[in-house]
Amino acid sequence: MENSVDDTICAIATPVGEGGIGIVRVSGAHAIDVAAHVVRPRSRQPLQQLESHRLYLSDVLYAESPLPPGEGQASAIDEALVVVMRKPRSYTGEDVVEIQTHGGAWILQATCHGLIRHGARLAQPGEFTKRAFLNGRLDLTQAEAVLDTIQATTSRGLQAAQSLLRGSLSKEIDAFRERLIRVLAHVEAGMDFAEEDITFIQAAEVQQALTDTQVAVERLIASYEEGRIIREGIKVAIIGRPNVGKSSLLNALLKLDRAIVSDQPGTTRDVIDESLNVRGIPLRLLDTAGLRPTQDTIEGEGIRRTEDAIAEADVLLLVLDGAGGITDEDRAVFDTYGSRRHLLVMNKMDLPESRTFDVRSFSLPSESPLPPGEGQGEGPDPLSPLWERARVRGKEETPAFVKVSAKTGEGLDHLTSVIQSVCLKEGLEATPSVLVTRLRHKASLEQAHCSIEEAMRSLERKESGECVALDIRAALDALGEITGAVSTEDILDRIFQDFCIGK
Ligand SMILES: Nc1nc2c(ncn2[C@@H]2O[C@H](COP(=O)(O)OP(=O)(O)OP(=O)(O)O)[C@@H](O)[C@H]2O)c(=O)[nH]1
Ligand SMILES: [Mg+2]
Repeated sequence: MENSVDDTICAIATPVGEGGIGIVRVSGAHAIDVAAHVVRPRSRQPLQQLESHRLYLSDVLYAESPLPPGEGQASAIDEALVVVMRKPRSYTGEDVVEIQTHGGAWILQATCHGLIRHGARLAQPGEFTKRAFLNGRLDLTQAEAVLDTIQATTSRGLQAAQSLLRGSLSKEIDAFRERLIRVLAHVEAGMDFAEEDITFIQAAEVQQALTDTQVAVERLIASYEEGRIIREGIKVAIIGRPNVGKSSLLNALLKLDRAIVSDQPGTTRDVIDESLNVRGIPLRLLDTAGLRPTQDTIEGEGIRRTEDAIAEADVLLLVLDGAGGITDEDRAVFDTYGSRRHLLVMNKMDLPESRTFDVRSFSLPSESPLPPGEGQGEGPDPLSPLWERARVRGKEETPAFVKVSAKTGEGLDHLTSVIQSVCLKEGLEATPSVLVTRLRHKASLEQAHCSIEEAMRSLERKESGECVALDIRAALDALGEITGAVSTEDILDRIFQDFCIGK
């Protein structure tokens, strides 16, 4: 049978496993009647007569209880606190019952089972939140913010999620749409009354309104790079030839003995993925297999996995052995990956040999010595983006080369702040309050940008008002997809499939 929005749905809302309490949620037109078969308030009042938004001590009944039956056929399997939340004052906007039992897997499953037996069906992932959207309790950006709130692992991530949940992005998008709707009205009025191209005065006004919107849309698109990092974290792949101390560096950053370290080259095979919270931003550290030519099939597979990790990283830490000097293997790594955003990390600076280490001997593909000075380095200097960035920001030079010791911990704080400064171009303090944190939002903004651009071009070419109107409508639709003012089943499915069952 097809799932319907009219069904009464239920699910365990708390994580699987043992817990002090566990919560089962029921939502829908028959939520209270269905739950009445499964919970019995100690006050003996029927569930239908309970006051909304108040907790009642109740028994949870289960027909197949292993315990001896009490009154009637079903016996109590646990005691619970039950709250009825009548529509529209509930999360979903429908009648909701929440049953708080002890957090044991069997109790929670039996409670759900009982509800299903009496007419509820198991909710799909995100279905409670989808109903909240369909009932106008949340718009789409806020629904996504619920997921971000659950998944936030740092204060900055939570801050961005909460700002989204409070509707900061929706407000901006709605303002853009209002402005475009006014423009559309102008354009359409021109079409209706003049029967020909819109007049010059109108065109200038329309052009100005479109330009203003375009600038604001561009500002939001530009915030995505930072927004994504705040939500998802910075993915850092630690790479280099074997034995330079990649795994040691991972362990030192985590302050945890996570990866195997040994003086045998080729120790790490699997990619090790761990997160670290640095000043409110998650750093996802990927320790990888040492890169070198190999005939060993297992090591070869490790290197293939390393390549996957490198492909998805935001920044590469290209680790060098300060005591061992630069070898052909280091150069090969640099030749292959030097064009990606990266930092050179000289490790083992605690060893006396590292004093003679000269990074300038690292011959770069462009043959330019390091560090490149102002106005220097004509050819394609692979490190230039970093230096460029430092200059643009007018800060002290951001070093593309960092000295550390995984053994003593020296230089590690500096390393993490350099990683952040190369990935967050505005710096943390300057982060704007409204951020685009999701690719979906950015893609729709870009689509709107394209349509507005088209509209402006049509206007310049003095094309018919109809052409301009068509593009403005396309921009309105693209913006509407962000908040859900315009939505299709397909968009909703894609958004809610990422949720867990019970949310
Ligand atoms: N003195 C000193 N030794 C270090 C430092 N970092 C790593 N080592 C040593 O270098 C050797 C290799 O360290 P690993 O961390 O296993 O190196 P790796 O790059 O992960 O090696 P593979 O996994 O084989 O690619 C070990 O003997 C470490 O103890 C450091 O900062 N100082
Ligand atoms: Mg290793």
